[in-house]
Amino acid sequence: MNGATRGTSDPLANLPVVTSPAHLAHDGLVEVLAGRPIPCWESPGRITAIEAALAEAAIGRPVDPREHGLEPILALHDPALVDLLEHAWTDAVASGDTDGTAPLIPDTFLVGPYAAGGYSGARTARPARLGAHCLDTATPMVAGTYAAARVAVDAALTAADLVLGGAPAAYALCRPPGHHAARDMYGGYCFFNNAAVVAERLAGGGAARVAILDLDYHHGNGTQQLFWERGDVLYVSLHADPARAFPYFSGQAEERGAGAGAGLTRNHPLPAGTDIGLYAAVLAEAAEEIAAFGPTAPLVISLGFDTYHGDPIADFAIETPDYARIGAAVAGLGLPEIVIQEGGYALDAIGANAVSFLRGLTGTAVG
Ligand code: SP5
Ligand code: ZN
Repeated sequence: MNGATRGTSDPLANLPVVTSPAHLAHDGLVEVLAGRPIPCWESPGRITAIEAALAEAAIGRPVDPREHGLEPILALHDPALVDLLEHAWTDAVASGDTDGTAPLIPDTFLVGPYAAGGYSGARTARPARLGAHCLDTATPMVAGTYAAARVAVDAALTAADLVLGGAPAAYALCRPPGHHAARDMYGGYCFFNNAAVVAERLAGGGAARVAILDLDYHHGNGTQQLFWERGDVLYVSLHADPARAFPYFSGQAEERGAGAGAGLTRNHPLPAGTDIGLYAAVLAEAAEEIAAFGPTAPLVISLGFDTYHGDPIADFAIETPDYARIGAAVAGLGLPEIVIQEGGYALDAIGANAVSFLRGLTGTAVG
């Protein structure tokens, strides 16, 4: 679908961009990476940089997220995870586990072999229980985290509403991101799986086949897990080979789903230094997989800009103009698009990268 067939004279200016300042209060202060406490890469400045670049380029129509309540979250996530995220901070403040300035990061993890030996974690106080539901030491929780995570889901669902209502595309400009969040586990900077909640909503709303295309640099372990045995949801991901990159424990090509979902997980692990030549070729394969599946709903896109060559925690070689080509390739599928922001940590380029992608997506790229 290109700009001319989208039935509007200015698809870029009219593109709904769903944003809210609620994310500003999820400012995690510190993450522990490679044994060192460092400022969080996943920062409010990521979204404000994109907002500024879109405003400067006169792209998008800002839309407030609409509240959708807990039901769409509980359709996928374990109530124990929701309860934990809602109450862990206030419990920790009440019990003195945090002085109210240090973020909550688990220090004791429930790993698989431990769980097999008489696990009694369900009776443990919520702050201690963090380690039963968290996969890493890089996903701090603070006072504003739960509200921000809820609003991120609402932003994604609002973008979905707009596309279902006839918009050719909508962009949920949200954080925290979502694709590492699994049924009962958070981590990888993610708390609720925004894209998965949208896909579930489309499927629950009667769509026979829903496709998710994950373009973040990292494998979306949470999204893969949530739809692993589902025959109605295709998960296709391009990402860094987990042999060298987070989340390490998932994302190999031989992981292809099970049961009714057998063959409906498609992982495309990529080498360090992946440039637009290789990326576009593999994206074309991914597009064929999606077309063969025959989605009957809008395409759900987990969009990360951590594939950028200058990203501080990644190693691909995608350049700013390349995102227009990626956006155009996605648009070539001819499906309406629900675009949901995931990662991307190069603050000096993330805005330009978003502008480039959206120009390609809407068929308004120059050159
Ligand atoms: C949503 C998202 O993009 N989450 C990513 C979480 C990644 N966290 C751990 C990254 C480990 C990075 N190792 C950096 C090596 C830098 N040379
Ligand atoms: Zn990522």
